[in-house]
Amino acid sequence: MRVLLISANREFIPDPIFPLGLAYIAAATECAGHQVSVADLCFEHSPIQKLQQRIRTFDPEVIGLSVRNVDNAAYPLTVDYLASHREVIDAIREKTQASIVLGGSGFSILPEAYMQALGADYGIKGEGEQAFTSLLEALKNQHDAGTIPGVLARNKHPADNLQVQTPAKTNPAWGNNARPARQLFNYARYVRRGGTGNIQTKRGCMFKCNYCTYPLLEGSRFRVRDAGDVVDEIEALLRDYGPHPVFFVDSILNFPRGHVEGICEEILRRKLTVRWSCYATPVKLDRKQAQLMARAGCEGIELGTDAVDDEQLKRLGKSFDAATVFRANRHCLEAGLRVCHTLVFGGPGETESTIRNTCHALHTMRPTAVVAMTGVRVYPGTPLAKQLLASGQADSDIGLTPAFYIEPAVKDFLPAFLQQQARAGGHWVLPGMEPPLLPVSQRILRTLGISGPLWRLLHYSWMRRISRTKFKRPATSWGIPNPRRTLL
Ligand code: B12
Ligand code: SF4
Repeated sequence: MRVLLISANREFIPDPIFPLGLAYIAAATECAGHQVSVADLCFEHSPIQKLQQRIRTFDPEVIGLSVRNVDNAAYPLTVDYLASHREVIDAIREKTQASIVLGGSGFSILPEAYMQALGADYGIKGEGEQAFTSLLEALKNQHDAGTIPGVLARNKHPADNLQVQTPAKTNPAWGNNARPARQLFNYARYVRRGGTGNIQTKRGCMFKCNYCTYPLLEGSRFRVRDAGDVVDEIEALLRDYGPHPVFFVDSILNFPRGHVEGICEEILRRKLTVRWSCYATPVKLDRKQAQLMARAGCEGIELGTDAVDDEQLKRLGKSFDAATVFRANRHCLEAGLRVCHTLVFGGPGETESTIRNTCHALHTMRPTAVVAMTGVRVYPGTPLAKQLLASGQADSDIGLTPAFYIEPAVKDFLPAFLQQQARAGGHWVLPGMEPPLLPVSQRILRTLGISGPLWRLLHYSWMRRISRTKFKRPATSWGIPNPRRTLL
């Protein structure tokens, strides 16, 4: 079949991101014997015209649309991407009768609501390779597609009852030798403009942090690739596209123990020069691990710390305490790694005192950067959403309008206090309060050849000057804030 795969993501903040998930789908679709064309709208000046032109020349039978983000997950400057996805669907419908299939992490968070809102023919919740190729097979042979795991099919259900009939499945055999079809896209442009390439070394997360969607998206078991296979992919990337830094997109790279160690040892064994960064957990992050990561080219890690107060960590469902955060932070800094803590303020039970404890700890630890979210983005199906539903603090349609929880007791105190802390710290970013970096500054830095995660430069005063506008008034230059709601 002729299959057109579209990446509609045009978000440039914090960076334009290569559509890795869609590249995996493209590889699986080609491998299943279909003719694949891709339309990546990220850098297009007239994306809708370009898309319609491609539809005219390629005449697809099936169109897959990747919905990576549904919103920017930031409060109060929330940017909702629904309208831009709707524009893409309308443009497709204007030109072709081809079946439209939605997929991607954003879509998988809200599959029924998105199917409903966009009027697509099919949707795939979760991992896409197997489900999409099975769906294409069913469409080709005119079989019932509704029973394929993870598939939502409009033709089998009344429009008001779109549901996954057979639960989505993760592929236990996913891993070695699967390669995203980067060659079909302009990967090099993403590296130039985005500053990093992206690689996935495993899927899943076994932790149960109460707001987090990753276990829902990727499964709650780790499925890991062999270190040799990962490093083969890195070597091929550097050979094909020249030296560039890599970001490992795994939920957390340094868990389970042994995984990151294997990759680092393989990089060192092959004497490969590569700069890389990743998400990590403070759990079991000791001196040995930090030093090995640094020796193997790690230039920075983003620690999913969330809070540095024992009570609040417990309430967020984290699997570590404040002392573990301090230890991990120290080991990383001593090993020469740059450290960025990501924080989630305002979750259930948060008090002025827990906020002060966390902020005090952050100032004491002196990390390279701090990214602090105001309020918790509430996603359907997470333990937090269930808890809020059970207590009557949310209704059952936590859905299309981005919803955030801010503990009522700190609602008035939190925003101003965080701004004050950010001013005092200097190296803090408050994504919901103002753009993490002005788009123009980001573009200049990348054009000057500065690659890798930009947060690691926040300890330079020149970087702080260009990355912050005045704290007095939230800037909206990177998007007009859309409606969102708070759950109290
Ligand atoms: C790594 C990551 C980042 C890194 C990316 C670094 C890099 N160089 O790649 C950074 C930190 C920069 C980042 C930034 C952002 N991110 Co992010 N990110 C992730 C993360 C952890 C992994 C994404 C990834 O690459 N996965 C690996 C690929 C292979 O998986 P995948 O894309 O899901 O694709 C699979 C399926 O979805 C499906 N699929 C994908 N496309 C299609 C298409 C079709 C047709 C089909 C059938 C199936 C299908 O099949 C694929 C293979 O199985 C996800 C969470 C997660 N666990 O998924 C969040 C996630 C995607 N991010 C999210 C958000 C919100 C953002 C930001 C907007 C945050 C912000 N305000 O800055 C920005 C947006 C950046 C941008 N320009 O788009 C949200 C999106 C949900 C939402 N609220 O919209 C997620 C889901 C996290 C969450 N909160 O739950 N992110
Ligand atoms: S926050 Fe991190 S450690 Fe916790 S469940 Fe999500 S991905 Fe796993």
